[in-house]
Amino acid sequence: MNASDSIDPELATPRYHHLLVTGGAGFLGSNFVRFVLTRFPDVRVTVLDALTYAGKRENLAGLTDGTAARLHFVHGDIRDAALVDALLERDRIDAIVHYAAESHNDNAIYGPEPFIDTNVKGTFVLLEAARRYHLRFHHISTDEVYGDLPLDASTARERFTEESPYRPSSPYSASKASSDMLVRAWHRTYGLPVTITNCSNNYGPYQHVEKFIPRQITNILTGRRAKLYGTGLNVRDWIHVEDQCAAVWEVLNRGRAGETYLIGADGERNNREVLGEILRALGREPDDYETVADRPGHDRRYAIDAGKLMSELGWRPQHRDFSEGLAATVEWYRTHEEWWRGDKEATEAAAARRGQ
Ligand code: NAD
Ligand code: TDX
Repeated sequence: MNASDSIDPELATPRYHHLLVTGGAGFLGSNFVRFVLTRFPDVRVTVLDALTYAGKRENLAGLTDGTAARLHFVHGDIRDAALVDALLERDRIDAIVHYAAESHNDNAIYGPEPFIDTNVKGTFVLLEAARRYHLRFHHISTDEVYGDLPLDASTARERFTEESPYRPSSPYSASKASSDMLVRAWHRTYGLPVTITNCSNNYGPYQHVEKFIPRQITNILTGRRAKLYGTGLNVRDWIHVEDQCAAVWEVLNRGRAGETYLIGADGERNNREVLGEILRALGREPDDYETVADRPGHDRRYAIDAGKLMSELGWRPQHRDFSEGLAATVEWYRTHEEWWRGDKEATEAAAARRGQ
């Protein structure tokens, strides 16, 4: 599904017209940039992206001429303070939307240093730049900063809220929690107009094949078996990436400075259930998968209460049918093999070295 296929809810009118989107060549960032450029003809976007293994310039290709003219792509690192300053000045940026991060839990477990460098130091560099130029700053974070919830039925109604204590359990989530703390401190101490969104697991087009859903789809499409970590009973709260884009847009333009908003779409499912739907969509038997080594420290369950975002900003998810969204995602990977083929072998080789 692409941006123009869905019916738009009432979206906020733009309050900022020159956005710097960091990590705009990654999964969430590129979806957000498309979302903004295709809907708001008076908004310009500068993307700053280091094009790590997770970023692709072509994630932003294929925009129409008029839309592409409002996109300025810069290949560079968020930790490069001089470059960030130069961009803010040259492109007259009025708000930073900070998506750039090292984002994969398994990578963090086996090599945490880049996560500290980019997620913590990189966020610090951007906050300092925002402070120098008096800019609005929106920070993209994750529900994983709240740790995990138990799996037993008696706690099934428990969900994360904006008041939940920070309890990150992995190197990745600890790095994201650290970045959230910096953002909050820059608001309290320097009065920087910040907001934070902590979102649950996204799915949709342009997600790297290292992540659960694209990995299973592309495993099957390349003749491999699907690979479930541990028992497969861990629960994630899935949201379509386009719903996340709309939520970030609302918070950027209408959210209250200093506030955190949780984003989620009541999409809780365990990994076995999600895999079952992928197998069905690809015409495979329900047991056509193997279990592999579990992720050390594997978070059991994430679940989001998005009540604040809904009641304060009126946001509602538009992709309410997970099976339909997942089937469209399967179809996207089936028809975009040239997009993921180049990453597949190396990703599987790394997983094999971990016994996964
Ligand atoms: P991704 O790995 O697909 O993309 C990250 C992008 O950041 C890439 O384009 C990469 O090149 C870029 N990048 C990395 N280091 C950089 C650096 N030092 N300087 C400049 N650019 C750099 O990640 P994603 O899944 O799109 O996640 C984006 C953000 O959303 C992250 O902050 C992540 O924590 C958060 N998030 C993701 C999810 C999810 O389900 N994917 C859920 C909640 C929050
Ligand atoms: O091959 C796999 N088999 C498997 O069972 C992979 C890659 C994952 N899993 C499991 C682990 C998790 O329980 O699937 C679940 C989802 O795993 P990931 O896609 O790695 O996502 P997760 O660790 O939940 O984190 C994601 O959501 C929050 C994003 O990667 C983060 O960037 C985001 O912050």
